[in-house]
Amino acid sequence: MKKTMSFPKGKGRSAFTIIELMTVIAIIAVLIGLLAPALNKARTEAKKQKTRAQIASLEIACSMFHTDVGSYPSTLFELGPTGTAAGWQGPYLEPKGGEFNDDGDMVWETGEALVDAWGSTFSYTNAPTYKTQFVDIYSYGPDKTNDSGTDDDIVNW
Ligand SMILES: [Ca+2]
Ligand SMILES: [Ca+2]
Repeated sequence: MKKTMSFPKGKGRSAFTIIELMTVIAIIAVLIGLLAPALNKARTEAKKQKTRAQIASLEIACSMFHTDVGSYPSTLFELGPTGTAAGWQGPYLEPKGGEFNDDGDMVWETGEALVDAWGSTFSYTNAPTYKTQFVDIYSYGPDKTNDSGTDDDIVNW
């Protein structure tokens, strides 16, 4: 009597456990699928913020250069540790360990190359189209393609 009343165990129970496990895995897969785009978006936004901060630093360095030299640098490299212009008192960007890193890129104080968060060099001109009386600086943005300051490019104007 006691034996027949016990809860059945064995095949049926273990099969149910596998279904539970598969359900949990499926739910996790769905959650990852839902979270991945949000994580990607957050990562891209962080890179945009970093690049905007870099552009702001470059603007400040250009202003400091102008205060000393009386004109804006013709290239961003003139903000580095060596300058020949009269009145030059740089570096206006503090490179670490020399002007260039192993890749030949000018580096920030932190030792990072003078490139945006996606590894592209900045577009710069002291003959500005947009920010007149100053300089035009922009990053190619997440697509790493020069869109002339449109599309996803991150600009200082
Ligand atoms: Ca672009
Ligand atoms: Ca584009």
